[in-house]
Amino acid sequence: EKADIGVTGLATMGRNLARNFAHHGYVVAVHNRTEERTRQLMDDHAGEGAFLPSGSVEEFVASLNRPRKAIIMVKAGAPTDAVIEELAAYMEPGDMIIDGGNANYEDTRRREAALKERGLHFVGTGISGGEEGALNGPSIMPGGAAEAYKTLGPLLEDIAAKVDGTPCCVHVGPDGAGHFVKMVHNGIEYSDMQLIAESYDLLRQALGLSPAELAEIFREWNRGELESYLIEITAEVLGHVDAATGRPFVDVVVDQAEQKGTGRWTVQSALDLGVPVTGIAEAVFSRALSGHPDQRAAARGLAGPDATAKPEAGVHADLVEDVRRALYASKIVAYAQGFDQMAEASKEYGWDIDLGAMATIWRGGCIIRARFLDRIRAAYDADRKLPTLLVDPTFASALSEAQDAWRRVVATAATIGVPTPGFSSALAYYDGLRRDRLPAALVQGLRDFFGAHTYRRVDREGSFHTDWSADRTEHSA
Ligand code: NBP
Repeated sequence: EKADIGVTGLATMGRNLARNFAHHGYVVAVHNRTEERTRQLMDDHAGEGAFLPSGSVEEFVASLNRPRKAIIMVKAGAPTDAVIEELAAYMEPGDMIIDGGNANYEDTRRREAALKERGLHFVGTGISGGEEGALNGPSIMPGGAAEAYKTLGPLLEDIAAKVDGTPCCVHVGPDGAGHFVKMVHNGIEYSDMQLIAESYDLLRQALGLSPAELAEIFREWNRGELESYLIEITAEVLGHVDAATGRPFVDVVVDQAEQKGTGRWTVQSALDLGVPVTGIAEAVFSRALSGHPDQRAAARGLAGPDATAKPEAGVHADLVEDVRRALYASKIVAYAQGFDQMAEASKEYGWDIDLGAMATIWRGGCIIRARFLDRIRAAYDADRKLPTLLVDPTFASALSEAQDAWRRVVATAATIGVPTPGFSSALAYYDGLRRDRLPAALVQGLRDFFGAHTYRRVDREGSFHTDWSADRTEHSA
């Protein structure tokens, strides 16, 4: 008997993914560079389903039914290239190598092109949901050729999370599209967490609420339009008490946020594509700021606002509700920006990504899963060519209802000296897009003054330059 699918790389993610396939009745070939991990999987889980363990890559490939489907779950980067080479050496035309790691989409594009020349399919696949998702149903974002998806797709859809019976897995588009979308997913995850962190910080500083009281507030928020996995676990983390000291857990954790790189990649790509993803960028930079303890220690003595600037007692309930609204509005902006980035990349690379479908497959299995994504799906169902999510009637009215609160929150934060870059930049983006005239006109004037970069006029076609250093006459450029 041969295997329906194989997994090589049996650390946390690969092991759980292999078990997930086995739980769904597939025969799963398993392999790991260090054989001990394969033995461990067999020792602990052989009874859960049909596994075919292999000690070598050659044996692993030989144990797969054709067309072969081998999923790589190793550390992203050079290890992935090494494993691809090893697998490809034993594979035959029509076989598929699926990379389920967190690869950079540029690497995926390169790998797909190279393997295509050898007659092999390469399917760069975003997998979200951590170890729990891998085992019980992740959100899966496969790229690669549509032809490969025809045979591979049904297996992936089987093991994916389901929401209302719909699998959280769809063919995203060719070549690097799957890993691109996974990257943006992670970027949005960064901004979601940043906005949650700002909400916590502002309420704690402004109102003196305890982490336990704040946990209750987040628990309450999770019953409304903010309902999501991240809000839910925020309540858990804030409510947790450190066993060793009896202090709130959040107070014993070093306040320097780390990152593995997908948020940074998202911003780098957005810069190249010219898409303002300020929500994600502020989140990445906020983590970077937290990670500079020397500068923070040196700056601690800098002047801040008068302590009496704190809001008076009595505004508590109002501020809590204001922050909830600011969080929701800022979240809409951050998602709108992320979806813009996917739309732009789709155009740039010819991927033809169905944006509504991306909202659908993020509803379950992944870290940003939320009720909110149904509304994004509905927005794109109503208008596939929506210029920005902000103008969808449902979101437009949500923003309209939230905006007064949002402005009060940003003003309060600035007044009492609590940084809320996520809230502030999202509001600035909202106001920037809304503006009839932007000061970009002045920027253009300055560029023409010092660099003869030319400008366009509101009343005539063409490009113009003013002779700033002489008589200031205007010439057609
Ligand atoms: P790790 O990212 O910790 O990688 C460990 C695995 O890579 C082991 O199986 C190891 O084999 C193998 N490996 C390495 Br390192 N170098 C290798 C090489 N040159 N040749 C062959 N194998 C090599 O595992 P993970 O945390 O399970 O994550 C797997 C992938 O899934 C990563 O790309 C990760 O970014 C992605 N991902 C992770 C999560 C998560 O929540 N952890 C979520 C979503 C995606 P060994 O046993 O012989 O050392």
